[in-house]
Amino acid sequence: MSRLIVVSNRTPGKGPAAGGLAVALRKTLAERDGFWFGWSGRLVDRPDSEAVFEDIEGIKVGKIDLTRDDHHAYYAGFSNSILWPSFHLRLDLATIEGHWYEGYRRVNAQFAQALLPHIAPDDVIWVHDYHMIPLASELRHLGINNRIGFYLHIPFPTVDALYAIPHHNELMRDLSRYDLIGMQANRDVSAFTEFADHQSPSTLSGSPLKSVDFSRTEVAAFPIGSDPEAFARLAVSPAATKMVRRMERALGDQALVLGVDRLDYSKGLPQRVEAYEKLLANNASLRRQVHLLQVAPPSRDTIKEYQETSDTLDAMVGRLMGRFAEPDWQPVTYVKRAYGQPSLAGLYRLARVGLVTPLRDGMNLVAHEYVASQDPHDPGVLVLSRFAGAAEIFEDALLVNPFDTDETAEALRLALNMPIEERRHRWERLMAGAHDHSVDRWAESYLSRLAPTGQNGQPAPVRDVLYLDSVA
Ligand code: ADQ
Repeated sequence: MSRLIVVSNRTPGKGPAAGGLAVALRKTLAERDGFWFGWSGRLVDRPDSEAVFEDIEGIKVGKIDLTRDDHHAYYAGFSNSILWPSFHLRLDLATIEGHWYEGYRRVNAQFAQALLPHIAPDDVIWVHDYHMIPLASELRHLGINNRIGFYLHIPFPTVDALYAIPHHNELMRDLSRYDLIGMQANRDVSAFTEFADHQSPSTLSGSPLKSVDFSRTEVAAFPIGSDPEAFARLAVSPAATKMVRRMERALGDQALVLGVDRLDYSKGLPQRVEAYEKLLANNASLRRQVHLLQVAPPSRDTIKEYQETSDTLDAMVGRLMGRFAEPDWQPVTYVKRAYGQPSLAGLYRLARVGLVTPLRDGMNLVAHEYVASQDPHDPGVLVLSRFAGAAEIFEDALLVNPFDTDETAEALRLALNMPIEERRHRWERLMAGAHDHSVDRWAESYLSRLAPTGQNGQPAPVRDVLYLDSVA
């Protein structure tokens, strides 16, 4: 079997905090041999051109350092102030500073140069996420003809949002240098196909650009998931049970509504608090009967828009408290720190409602983890945004438009009042969906498309592969 090289901005660290993706890819790397490659987390004046390799809990990891300026332009700049907001259709929050593109390209070229000496002829290279779109172009430029795949963890934008991104045509050309592009959901494949089918000139220079040729690139949806068995086990582990007991003592008879997110404007947190406020305003009988716990550790907090979201949320939670709290009752607890998976699993299991309402999300693994952690005899209800990739998998959730806070408030009311039979019935189907889309299956299905192996572990000829029509 050919070796696998996984490339992503960050590499997995030591310790139990590793997420599902790291665990699944670790497993795949252990089976296939190969290594993980990414940024070391270090900023230096003059990075070494050679990557440093080390063994991290049984897998080989290669890392490079970056300069402070390049990292700023590549990470906080082009990746997270232009691509992230645009791909999430938040052009109002994008900071269009075209010069960041040079740093973004430089870092991708640096990755390619450092990776080059470690690539064997039949290695399969799997590149992850929007930070690394140009990597295949850079590798091809250096003469690499290996199979290279790309997986986009975030949604693919609509055509107009794409056109608002500086250098979008180069980025699309970069994508055409991959053999396989994996997306989270069918809606993303449709958005991509729409661009590929209806490309138009993108500059004011007067000379129409040549269309990008996607005829050698396969594009398909490979929805990511969690490890549902592991979460189901974790949810009854001693550490989770300790968290459940602690919370039960604090909650008494109140039903727990739980939100777990990174503090990011794509997660719809202000809208969620507003919906909860409406629930309490419209249903006086629920006061003292329900409690919202929102766990949201800050992320990317050097970026202005993230600080503003944090400030907005602080103000909204304060307003909610001022409006409804009593000396002996608080409607909400807002915790700005991350919890380990066992504690999260305990919280998921205890929560009567899992409130997952991003304005737009590639998948949303919290929805998968919530489902997997439920007690089969007394499961909670998932209230889920229809704009999360997870909505294509979890049709038995209560699907809401997160911008419509009346609708979300009503879904919360229904969830809190849902009879046990309906809760069980819905949960069984949700759990079947979580199993069908486990992270292990995701990695297997992606890699069997990127690098099909025949009998005896030999690479099989690629066949039955659907390519987009050539548009060149
Ligand atoms: P994220 O936007 O980071 O990831 P998400 O899928 O919701 O989002 O969560 C990823 C992981 O972070 C989950 O395993 C979750 O348990 C953990 N996590 C989230 N909030 C936490 C908290 N408060 N404390 C501790 N852990 C927390 C991107 C895309 C998503 C896509 C994933 C994977 O934006 O759409 O699902 O990649 O492809």
